[in-house]
Formats: sequence, C-alpha cells, structure tokens
Amino acid sequence: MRTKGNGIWPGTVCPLPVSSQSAIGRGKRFDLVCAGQVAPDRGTEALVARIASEALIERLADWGVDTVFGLPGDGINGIMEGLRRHQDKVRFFLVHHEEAAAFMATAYAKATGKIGVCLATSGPGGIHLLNGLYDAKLDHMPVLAITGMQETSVLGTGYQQEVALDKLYADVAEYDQMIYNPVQLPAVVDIAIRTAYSRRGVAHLTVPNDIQVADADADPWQHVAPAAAPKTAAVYLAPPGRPGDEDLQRLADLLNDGNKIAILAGAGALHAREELLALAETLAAPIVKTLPGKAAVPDDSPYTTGGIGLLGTKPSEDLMDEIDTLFMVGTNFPYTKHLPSGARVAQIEADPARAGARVATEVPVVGDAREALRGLLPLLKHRSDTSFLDKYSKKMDTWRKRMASLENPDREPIAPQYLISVVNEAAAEDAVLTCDSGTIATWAARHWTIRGDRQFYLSGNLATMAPGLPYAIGIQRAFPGRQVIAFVGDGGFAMLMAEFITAIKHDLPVKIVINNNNSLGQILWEQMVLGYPEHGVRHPEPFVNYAAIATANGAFGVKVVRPGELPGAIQEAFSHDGPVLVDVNVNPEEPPMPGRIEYEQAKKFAQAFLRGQPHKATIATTLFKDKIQQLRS
Ligand SMILES: Cc1ncc(C[n+]2csc(CCOP(=O)(O)OP(=O)(O)O)c2C)c(N)n1
Ligand SMILES: [Mg+2]
Repeated sequence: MRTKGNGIWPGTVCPLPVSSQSAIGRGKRFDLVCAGQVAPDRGTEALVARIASEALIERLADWGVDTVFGLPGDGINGIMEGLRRHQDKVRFFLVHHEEAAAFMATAYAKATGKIGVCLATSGPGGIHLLNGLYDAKLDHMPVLAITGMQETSVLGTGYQQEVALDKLYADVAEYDQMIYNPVQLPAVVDIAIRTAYSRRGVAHLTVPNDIQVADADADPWQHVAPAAAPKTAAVYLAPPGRPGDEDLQRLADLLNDGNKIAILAGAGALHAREELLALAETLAAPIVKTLPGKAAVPDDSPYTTGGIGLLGTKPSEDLMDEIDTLFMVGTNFPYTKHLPSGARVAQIEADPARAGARVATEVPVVGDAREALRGLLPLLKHRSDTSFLDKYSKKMDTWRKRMASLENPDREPIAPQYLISVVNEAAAEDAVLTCDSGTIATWAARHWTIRGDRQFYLSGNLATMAPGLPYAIGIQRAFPGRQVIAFVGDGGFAMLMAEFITAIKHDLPVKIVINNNNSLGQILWEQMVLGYPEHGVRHPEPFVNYAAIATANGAFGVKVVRPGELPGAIQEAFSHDGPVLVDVNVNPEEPPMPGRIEYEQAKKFAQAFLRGQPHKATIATTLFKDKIQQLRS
C-alpha cells in the first residue's frame, strides 16, 4: 500500500510507506505510532547507531559552536540525546527560562561575533524564546534557534502542545525551516547558519520528535525530483567590506567640502576604533556615539561628545544644531528628531537596505566601517584648524564636571549616579558592562566610562527589559576570565532573576548590581513628561531584598542601603571569585534628565505636578539638590 503523505489513517492498520518498508528492510528504523497501535520498544541505540540529532550537533561543532543555551522538554529529547552523545564537542548550557537562553545566545553573538545558539522544546518552550530572538533580530545578531516539534505522524491534528513554530517564527527569522527528512541535515544547518551570518539575524530550525531519533542517514521516501540532498560546507565567507574607489572618492569630496562636521558612530563601528579616531583627527570633527556604539571610542577621548538622544549629552545636542555635515558610520540611529535637518549627510552602512534609511543622504556608501574608513582616510584633507573640535572638547569638560557633581556620595537615599560611579571606579580596565532598559541605561550611558578594552552591551533596538543578567551569563561563558558586570533595574532583574541561580549552578563569576528604586522608574518619568501624574509604576514598600537569593544559595550577596557602605561592598563583591549580587536601594525620585531640557518637556513636567503627582515634595527636593550641585561644579 502507498501513502501520499505520513498522516494517520483511520482504523487499526498502520500503513507503512513503501520506501520506509524497504528502509526497515535495510536495517533502518522508523518510529511510526499509529492510532490503536503502540510502537514496539526496540532499544534505540541497538537499532539506530547514529541518530539524526547527532548529525545536527556534529554540524554545529563543525561550525565552531561550543555552547547551546537551552532548557529540555519532551519535544527535544532526541536533540538532548544528540547533545549527550557529543558533549565533548558542544556543551549544553542549562538555563531556567528559555527567554534567557535566547538573550544569552544574542549576547554571545554580540561579544564574540560568532553565531549564538539556543534550544527550546516544542510549543511553550519555543514561544518563550521569542523575546530574546527579537532582540537578536533588531540588533542584527546571528543567532540560531532550534526547537522541537510534534512527530510528523501527528502534525496538523491538534496534538498536545502543537504550535506551528515555523509559522510563529515567520516574522522573527530570516531562515525558518522544519526538518522533514534526516538527510536534509546537515546542509540545512549550513544554510541556516550562513543565512544568520549574512542577513545578520535569526535562523530557526524546528525538528519533529521522530526525525530527531531517526537514523541519521535515513531517506525514507521515494525520490521523484531530479535532485539529491545538497552536500554543503560549514563555511561562511563575509562579503568584501571595502567600497569601490568611486564611492570612496564621493565620500571624500563631500567631507573635504564640509566646514563643521560631526561623525555619528554606531554599533557597526565598534571594531573600527583606531580608524574613527584617525578620522576625527584628520577632519578635526567630534565623534558622537549611539548607545549601542558607546564602546566605539573611549569616553575620555578629546574627540568625542559622548551619546546622543534622550540619554545623551548636551554637547552632542548642541553639535547637531551647529554642523553643516554629518557623517554616519555604522549606524541606523532611529531617533531622527535628534539629527540635524539642514546638514549634508554621508554614510557608511553594511546593509544596502539600511543605507539612507533614516535621513536624506547625499552619499550613502555600502561597506564595512573599518575597511571603508581605511580606504577613505588617505583621500581626506588634513585640517589644521581645530577650533570647532576644541570648542566641543571644552563643552565636554563642562559636561563631565556636571555629571561628576551628580555622583554625590553624601546623598541619602543613595543617588543612582553615585552607585554607577562606584561601579565604574572599581571595575577592571577590560570589564564588560551589560545593562537593562530603564533609568539604568541613562546612568550607564553617562557614568560608565569606556576606556581601555571595556565593553558595553544592552538591548539597543528592542529595548526590552531583563536582558542584563542573561547577557552577562552568556558573555561570561564566552570569556570565563573576564570581569562581566550586569547593571540592572529591580524590574528587569525580577523578570528573569532565576538566572542568577543559573550563574551559581554553572559557577560563573558574574557581578550583578541592582539599581533598586522599587519602581519601573523609566516609565514613571515618561508619564510625568507627558504631563500625567505617575500611575501603576511603583511597588509598595518595603523594597525587596534580592541579595537574599544569593546568600540563601551559597553565593555572595549584599544589600546596601547607606551610601557609606557602598564602596566597600562593591570592592568586596568585585574581588570575590564566584557569582555576586549587590542589591542597592537608590533614590526613586532621581530623574534621568535629558542632556538639554526643552521648554515643552519642562511645561509637561510642571503640569504633572499640578495634576496631583504623588511624591511631589521629594521629587522637587531631589531636582533642587541636583541643580545646586551642578551649579557648584
Ligand atoms: C518586556 C518589557 N516590558 C515593558 C517595557 C517598558 N519599560 C521600559 S523601561 C521600564 C522600567 C524598567 O524598570 P526597572 O528595570 O526597574 O528599571 P528602572 O527604570 O527603574 O531603572 C519599562 C516597564 C519594556 N521595555 N520591556
Ligand atoms: Mg526600577
């Protein structure tokens, strides 16, 4: 009897497809569980020497994958067996929540440049991965997500946990494929990983349970197409990064014509520090940094005016108002309100689809930031007049003093700016700081100083809560000897706090610092800037003691309430060998003020007060103290 597909037929007869009967005849094994029948227990290892999941894991190893972040389930037991059999090559890293596994894979990719891999079971596990995968998609990180799927024999029957993950992932994934036949592997793994690298995004493979444990070489169906499964290689070759000479000349002409120039560097220029500094020196032009591009050049460099936008600096805002030429390097900065409207714009962008995507761009050039700058530099005229650069360098001196004045050690409750300044002082010269979305991002943007080989990672474009802790774990896994610090909000930490237990279980010495304001602080201030009194953004007192999770589970944990205890606690924590959790109560009334306050913002803020903003008095006192400190600086 022949079947058209592999669905369940009514009755008690289990029809075997012709080709699979012959495959079994060749000593191969297929588990077909039919209605009314129970598949015989044939002892998998005896009959199936090498299961398809092994082909999957071996191929990951061929690609240099050393870690798969994930959480098991009945939809991926076959893949777990593949991982068990090849644990010498690829390590399974057990987490507590799949969302965190996806964040870890994303952070691993951000910090290493290599593909990050995460694994989740069918149905709910696959759904949990999604937020972390969108983080990878929006920040253009190569990540491979592997999920389980119901057996092919029950697909489409509304079987337990049956969620069409291939359809669910259609938007998040650049490559999205169900495995129907073991011989699709490993070529499909190759294509998935190459697509993730080349389109800088997510690839998704979902593998039905029966295929996971099928013979790796099984090819059960009759071939009717004039093609065989492709034999591909585990190799990715990046496209050439240097733009053509004509494009470079057009860039040079526009920049040589400019008078007051600013360079806007983003995450795409993180690997081009030397070239950016040489460019700034040649053009005598300041470098502004997007938040994901913060580590592109050191914060104490005389060539930078720091960040831009709400979390940025006043000198950057002033600069954007004054320039006649903007040179965007490796950035797709979305907040165009903060970009100049009248300036001529040149750009280096890796992705042709994003070239000229934000503002009218006279010379968009496609290429890798470092390669392009190396080609461009010899074509530029060297400017000896540095007065424009010097002016902004001086403005930055004032800005740095203003920021330092807010790092007041005497404030009680503790000022969040003081907390991050203590972290900044105590951290190693090559420390990695990860951060959550929230007011913490503003404090880190302004008070975490990039110098030496320090790095900084956060969810740039998705701006999701909670990645700071799993990011730190993923990066620590990639760089076991490096100091990795997560500076997180109490809201973000609480969302995925079980991952601190993950750090303990894996003995990863991450340093977690919680800026505990007992509120969703960012939203509190956003509501007020809209002119509305805050609502639903504060937790009732008392503040939660998160440090107790650490101490109760054998890790270093400390709760800090008084400012005088802070430097000692951070010092001790950072010199501790294992995972560390420092939970610091900070002043919830400390506003993350924009670099330059617009009249409208101030007016709306005042309206919120008039409309009955709670905690008015303490907010006003904090604002007043901030102002006095800045005037004194
Ligand atoms: C998953 C998710 N939910 C909600 C938001 C909206 N949001 C952005 S920041 C923020 C507050 C975060 O609170 P916390 O982590 O305590 O940081 P804080 O702002 O207090 O420093 C919220 C709710 C978001 N970005 N992501
Ligand atoms: Mg908070």
